[in-house]
Amino acid sequence: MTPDQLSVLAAEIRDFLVAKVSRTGGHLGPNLGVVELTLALHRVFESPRDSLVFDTGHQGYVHKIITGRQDGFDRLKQRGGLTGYPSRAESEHDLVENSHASTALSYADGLAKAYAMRGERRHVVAVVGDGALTGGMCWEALNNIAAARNPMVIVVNDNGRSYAPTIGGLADHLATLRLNPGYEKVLDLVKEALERTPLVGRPLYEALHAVKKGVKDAVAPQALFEDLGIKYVGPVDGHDVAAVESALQRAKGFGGPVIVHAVTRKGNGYQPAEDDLDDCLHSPSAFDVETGKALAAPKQKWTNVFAEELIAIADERPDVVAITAAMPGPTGLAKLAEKHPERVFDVGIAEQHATTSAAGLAMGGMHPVVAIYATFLNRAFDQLLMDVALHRLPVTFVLDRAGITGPDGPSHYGIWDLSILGVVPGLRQAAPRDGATLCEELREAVAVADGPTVVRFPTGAVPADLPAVRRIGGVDILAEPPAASLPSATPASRSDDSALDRSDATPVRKDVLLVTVGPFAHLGMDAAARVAEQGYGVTVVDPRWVRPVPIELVALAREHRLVVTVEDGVRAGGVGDALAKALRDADVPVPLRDLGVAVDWHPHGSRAELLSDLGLTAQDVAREVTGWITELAGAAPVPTHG
Ligand SMILES: Cc1ncc(C[n+]2csc(CCOP(=O)(O)OP(=O)(O)O)c2C)c(N)n1
Repeated sequence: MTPDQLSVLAAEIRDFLVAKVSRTGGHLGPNLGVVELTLALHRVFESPRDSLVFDTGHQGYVHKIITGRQDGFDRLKQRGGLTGYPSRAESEHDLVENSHASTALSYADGLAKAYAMRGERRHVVAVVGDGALTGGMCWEALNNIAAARNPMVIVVNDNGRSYAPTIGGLADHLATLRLNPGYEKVLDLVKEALERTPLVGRPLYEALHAVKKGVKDAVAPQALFEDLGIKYVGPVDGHDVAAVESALQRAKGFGGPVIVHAVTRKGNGYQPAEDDLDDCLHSPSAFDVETGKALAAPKQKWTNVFAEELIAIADERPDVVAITAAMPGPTGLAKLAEKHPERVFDVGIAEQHATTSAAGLAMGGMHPVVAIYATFLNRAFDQLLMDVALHRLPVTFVLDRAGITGPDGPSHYGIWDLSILGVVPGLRQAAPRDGATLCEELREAVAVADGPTVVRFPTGAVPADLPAVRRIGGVDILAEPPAASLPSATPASRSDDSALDRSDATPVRKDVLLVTVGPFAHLGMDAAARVAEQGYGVTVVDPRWVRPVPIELVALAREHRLVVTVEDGVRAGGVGDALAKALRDADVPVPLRDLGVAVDWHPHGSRAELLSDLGLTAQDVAREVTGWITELAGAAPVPTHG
């Protein structure tokens, strides 16, 4: 294509992206910023023979469009439709689909080593944002890439932003480079001048190197990439296809690792995105194309309830501080930062550092609240275990987007925290069921002074408050079988009465103890009503604090014939497993069945579709529970109580 044709194509792609994403929602700002860059990459390199690795992968829409997936955008992020991140199943042009940031350079390091060892002449290209570059893995990778010296092109897509403006020394450094385009030119002049002198050879090289360092320090202070031994090309205008192409060509022919520093604008070419101060329409839901404003009326979200309560707590407690890993907006901490800017730390996409820095803050006398998506906490498991828990430090982790999230697919499900955190000694885990209990449990969490606490809640709109009938210890009883629920005509198979509570004047049938985790309380109430219609007595409880297992739960289990747990996390090692173990340890012979997310990779779709696929609807739970209790009721002996 000619340069003119290319700019027409770029404009068409932008219109297409805005039109499609306005209907489905998705990553808009990042993709509008990489249109020319992606075109240039595909013109210079030959995918899939050459390996293109997009860090995080949220900026891969343009790559999808020009690798034959344009038609899929009508069903972007919908069940059975196009995924929102690269997908190996979707295309041979997609290599990395993890969508957790800062990994591309490590993949690229490995790929380059493999191709070198196998004698394959294939180029490796990693595209990494300035935001992703704040993640420690990138620096571990650069250290190794510099040492291995394999050919590789690292394109730094520098738009100065993560969601919010990128923070830290690295961001400042990139800004310096951006503002000093003279560096390479000055360097070339010096080099030429020296080469024209008669003394050629080692001494000249040494001199050149010394001069180069001097010039570099003067023109682009802290040009750290070259200090690492990696060639730096740039900065280039990332919206000029020809300029990017020429830089990529130079890098491609270099024969070692090269960084191409492309300066782009997030949201480029769509005014509402360019003007959006929060995050350049990083990942909007469906919106009006004219204005860029969301179509759906705003609902009260879990994140907002948390954010508001945290502000109230921070107003009362000067020791409470908060940490985000580059997500002040999405985690709600931006609101606290408006009021108490000195008490919110955006540490970059650095969950591990966030966690150990929180440990330090706690050691120093503060109570840090680390607000993070459940899926990204996986990154910081060792830091939580060793740096925080081993030291019994009071750090509160607030896990947003816990459980099945939906459209972002498997990498974004927050379904592991309940399991992996279960092995952390001294950790207390809360799962609020509604706005009121979120506020209450957050307050309880920050009141804990001798160890870490976790408060986890899902994505989306917060459901109506579901008040408890009563509270036993810390456990909320949400529903109990009324005496009237005892069927007048008891089925023959249920003629035994050993599960009747004889302490009351009116007998109450305690068949099923339904233990719900977090907002599954609502589902549990619905399911319990359906099971009760079959004549069984169901008690619904919300443990509130799911770890350590409350002793009251064990006592309650003893009074029932069957215990069923329902949780929005993987079944292996989850709350169901923990309660089963507690019952075994206490010699409570009541059978327990656990419902939760199967240990598998679950595709993208809406949360409701996914929960339905997983058998986690009220109807499914009621059917399962009825089947189990019916089976049990027919089988003798029934457990003894006491
Ligand atoms: C480990 C991890 N933490 C947080 C995120 C959430 N996240 C997705 S994109 C993004 C910002 C990325 O910024 P940058 O790499 O500069 O790309 P840009 O969106 O600016 O193009 C963040 C924080 C993530 N994907 N992975």
